[in-house]
Amino acid sequence: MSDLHTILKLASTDNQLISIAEKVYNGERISDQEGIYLFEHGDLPFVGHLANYIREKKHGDLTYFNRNFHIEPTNVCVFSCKFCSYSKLYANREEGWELSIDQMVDIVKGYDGKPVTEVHIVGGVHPKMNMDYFKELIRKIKAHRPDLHIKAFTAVELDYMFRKAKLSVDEGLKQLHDAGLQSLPGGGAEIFHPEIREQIAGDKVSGEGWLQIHEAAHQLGMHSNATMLYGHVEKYEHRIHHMRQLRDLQDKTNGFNTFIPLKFRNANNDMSDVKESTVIEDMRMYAIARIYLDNFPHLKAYWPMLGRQNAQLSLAFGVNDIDGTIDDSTKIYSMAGSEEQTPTMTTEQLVILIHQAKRTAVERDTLYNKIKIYTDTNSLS
Ligand code: V47
Ligand code: SF4
Repeated sequence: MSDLHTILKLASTDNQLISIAEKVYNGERISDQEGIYLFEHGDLPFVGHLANYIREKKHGDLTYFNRNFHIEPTNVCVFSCKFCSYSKLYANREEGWELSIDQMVDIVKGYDGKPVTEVHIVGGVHPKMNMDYFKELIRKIKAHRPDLHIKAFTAVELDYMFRKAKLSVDEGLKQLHDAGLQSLPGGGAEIFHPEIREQIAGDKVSGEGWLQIHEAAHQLGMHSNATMLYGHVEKYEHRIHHMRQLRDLQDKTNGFNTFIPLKFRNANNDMSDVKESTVIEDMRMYAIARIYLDNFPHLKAYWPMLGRQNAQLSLAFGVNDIDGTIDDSTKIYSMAGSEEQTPTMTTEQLVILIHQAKRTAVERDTLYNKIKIYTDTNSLS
């Protein structure tokens, strides 16, 4: 574990950095201004040591993954986010795909006898796929496989679904929860600040709307994740503003499991002229998120987007979770230019990747209960 002496050496004579390091070592929270200062002045070794100190204090060298699979009901979407390489506008829907309930249940049946613990269901916002459709889907999946945890629907999909059904957020969530929905994924958050949201995702749920849905889910006893799409036209202050909203909500509800920074990829979308962030900036992003979000238990690197080597590297910069053995062909990232064209990794590959980084691999369920600890690769089964 990094000691304060080393960190103070890295801070050199910068009094602000010294004060931030001392705060972190005393278990104190850093301010927004200090968060922005870290983005502007904290070099990689400094923020990396600090983030690693927090990561090891919280989790030692345990690094989590889960066995899950994704279902993408459709890539047809009524919205037109500028960064999206995946969706087909409703007007051009013949170019997209739309799965029927039976087709999706068949995907679930394809995992019969396999030790997956979670299905992650997200997709575009199709006006014909409404509350009734999704309630039936969830009920059928649960009836077929009651032990499978259903993590489904971004706040964007939910907001649209509830408004169409003329339901309040509380009522809509309650109905889906009763049907078998157990947690919400973190998508759709992008950047909450209206100045940026307006430019990149102006026609979907606002930042406040996203937060309201997650708060209501937490009140119902569901857990959720939070994402942030970074490395495009936002400034450091917008990243801190975003994380501030999340930190405040977490203080109130304690319902977030994990924060997932998502690196903007620029292929095949309306923001292809925007340069992608460097690996150094990606690692600084993880580290500063780990330092700033003191009340989030976990920080996840989503390897299909980041690439497996960078995901492995991130384990030294605050990350303690590298998502799952995504055993399918999730398309949103390969279409946006991720080098991971077929994002599948076997459990063995994931465990080796974690062990190569000198960490201990732990298979978890959605709520981070430990299923199996892999102390060495020989313990694979
Ligand atoms: O909200 C879309 C992002 C998100 C691009 O909760 C892009 O466990 C980068 O949220 N470049 C959806 N990112 C995916 C998501 C997610 C993924 C994995 C795990 C979890 C979880 C949630 O994908 C969208 C958007 O922010 N996205 N296009 C792009 N060009
Ligand atoms: Fe639709 Fe989501 Fe793509 Fe936006 S990011 S256009 S909401 S699929």
